Amino acid sequence: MLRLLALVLTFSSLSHAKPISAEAANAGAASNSASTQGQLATEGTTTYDGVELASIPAAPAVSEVIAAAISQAGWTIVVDSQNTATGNLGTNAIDGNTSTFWHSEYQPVLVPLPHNATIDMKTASLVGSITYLPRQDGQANGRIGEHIIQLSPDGVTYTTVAIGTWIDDATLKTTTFTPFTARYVRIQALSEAGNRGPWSSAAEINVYTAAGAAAPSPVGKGAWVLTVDFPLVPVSIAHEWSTGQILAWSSYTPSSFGGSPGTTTYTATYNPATQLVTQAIITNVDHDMFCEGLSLDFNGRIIATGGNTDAATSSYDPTANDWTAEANLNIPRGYQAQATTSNGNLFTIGASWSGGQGGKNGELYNPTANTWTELAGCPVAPMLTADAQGVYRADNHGWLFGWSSGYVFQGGPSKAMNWYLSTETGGQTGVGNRASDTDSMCGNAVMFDAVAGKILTVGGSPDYQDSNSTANAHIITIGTPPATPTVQTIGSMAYARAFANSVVLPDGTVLVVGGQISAVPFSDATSQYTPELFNPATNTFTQVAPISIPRNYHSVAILLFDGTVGNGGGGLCGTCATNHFDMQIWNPPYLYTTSGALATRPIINSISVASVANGGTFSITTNVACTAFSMIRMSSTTHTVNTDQRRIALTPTSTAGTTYTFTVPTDPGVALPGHWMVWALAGGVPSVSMQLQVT
Ligand SMILES: *[C@@H]1O[C@H](CO)[C@@H](O)[C@H](O)[C@H]1NC(C)=O
Ligand SMILES: *[C@@H]1O[C@H](CO)[C@@H](O)[C@H](O)[C@H]1NC(C)=O
Ligand SMILES: *[C@@H]1O[C@H](CO)[C@@H](O)[C@H](O)[C@H]1NC(C)=O
Ligand SMILES: [Cu+2]
Repeated sequence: MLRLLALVLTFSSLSHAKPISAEAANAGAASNSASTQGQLATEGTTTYDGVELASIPAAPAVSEVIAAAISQAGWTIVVDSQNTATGNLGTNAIDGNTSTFWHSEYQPVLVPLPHNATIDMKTASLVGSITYLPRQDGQANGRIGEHIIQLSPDGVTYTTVAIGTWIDDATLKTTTFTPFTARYVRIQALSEAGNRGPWSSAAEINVYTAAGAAAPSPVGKGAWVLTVDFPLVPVSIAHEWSTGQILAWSSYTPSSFGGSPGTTTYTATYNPATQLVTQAIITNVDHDMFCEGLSLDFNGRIIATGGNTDAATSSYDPTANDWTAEANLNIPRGYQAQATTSNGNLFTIGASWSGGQGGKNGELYNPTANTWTELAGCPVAPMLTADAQGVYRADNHGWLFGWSSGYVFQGGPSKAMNWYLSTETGGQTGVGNRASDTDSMCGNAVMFDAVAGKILTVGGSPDYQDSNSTANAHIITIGTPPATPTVQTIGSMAYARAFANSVVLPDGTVLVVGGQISAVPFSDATSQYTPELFNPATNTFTQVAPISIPRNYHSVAILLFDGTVGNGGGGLCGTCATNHFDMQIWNPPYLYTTSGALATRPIINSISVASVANGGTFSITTNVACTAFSMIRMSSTTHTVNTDQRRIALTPTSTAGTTYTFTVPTDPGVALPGHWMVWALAGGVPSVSMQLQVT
């Protein structure tokens, strides 16, 4: 049986095994005995269920936009426990000396987790980041893993600004969040990063003033309310329909790529309900799922194809919490787009980043038969951009949409648009250019109104890199294949951007977030911090609350199950300075009243069925009268591409009290089977979603 290697489980078996005496030697650092370390994880020698971590480079310091360090002079600190016997006092965490460290008490009494440290900076500042430096004496014990960071202006009322899990290494951890005026900083440690034991330690805790301004009023702009720290750079993310979690992964290490032949993927899971981030290293599928093609099949399985391991296909079933190796691609690929079709197959095309350059014609995966079939009638040539780096870049990241009768619409990034037919031996019909748009590599395309076949396209740059992006925006209405779609040029965004991400919201607006003016992989220069919200009623963009963390190459964004948006990642460049091990969560403006308070949300009390066929009906019952309804397909995204997300505005066919009945569109090209989030809105305020599988 294929097996998921869950670090959490592995670690828990060790977590209480360590004798206190070992820690005494360890924290004292005077006479560390290798033998007392035994099975414990130490840098460079750790084995996790057969995965040798010795070859993994230490993660570099995370570079965030930080302003000035606030002087530690005069600070006081209160910790829940400290190991007085060895002098590992709380004050060591704020003494500016990286050789000394705070350690929770382990002798004479072993004080269990959780632990906490509260710093009083004596004066309030607009705080934007904190850094946590684990002990620097070569020992790992007590590195903080799962944590909660809270700020307070008065030492009475604390606000949580960040949660998550720091990676288990000795490097400096930077956590950046929405600027917040605070005098007190509290770190709660919920786990030890390697689950080696119930300890916490810190060489230094520093606090930085914000690089940006205080958050604007959330009215009309929303608010970035939480930073989620991941133990890896989330380059790919996807909805897990059965768990309500977000699965994220990087590559063969948490912060770098390029390993060969590529058999490992670091993953992490964010659970919004518990606010916990857990991690697992996937080795059983022999697949480094970095720069892969990605989409969700009809059963809500995450299907990752190619990438760094260029021919592999892997599926993840969230009900089993298990990755499975599937059939190899016929044409090895990396950077392909991939779209689930109305027939339940997965169409992929392009992708010369890996597996050789050129000739990356269309191919179809049948998940039932577990077979890949080349489609002779689906040449890649008509969708190439005129990239300065040639076909290596020209066939990357297609904007694909599964549509009626097995057709797939390709709306970009080339200025040329095509219909591909995924049935029999395939077909291709060129349908002209996207108005006067340029090639728009690493721009976005979002089907915000699937019933009308409407796609918003934004940004991108003519060449993949070293190329200035555009602020261009278009609405493509795709119509009935293989007819030529209608393209409307609409007013541009305020800001040019490539490597941004776009997310359709329950009310049909689309958030465009992150990106940079000049497209340069692994650079955060010319970052765009101000997201824009597209309004389909007016075809205009509104600037909303700024992000605090640059989100460029290898960044992601996704709608969360509660109607908030997660925007994360960027980097994955080893020792570079642009790795972002985190995600910020945005409350859209619809969650606030006109006075800036959190709005009262309607509740979907029940849904009549768990699954419904195309053309079938379902009902929801809400707690209050609702005036708008929609469904949005769960999705997966990496490298600016999300071919799964699409929104359907629902109109009740009948209403009885607060029970509303809907008919799911008959065409599986429109209501693409799979798992969807159903929303009800009252006065523009959405409920939390209810799940519905379309079959
Ligand atoms: C900090 O730890 C102390 C001692 O365990 C505990 O009483 C207190 O509630 C903790 N505070 C927080 C905010 O976790
Ligand atoms: C830092 O702490 C170490 C260990 O106690 C000590 O030897 C060293 O002198 C300290 N450095 C400074 C600059 O105080
Ligand atoms: C990008 O735009 C800037 C400002 O207009 C210009 O100086 C630069 O040469 C442009 N870069 C490229 C690669 O076109
Ligand atoms: Cu990449």
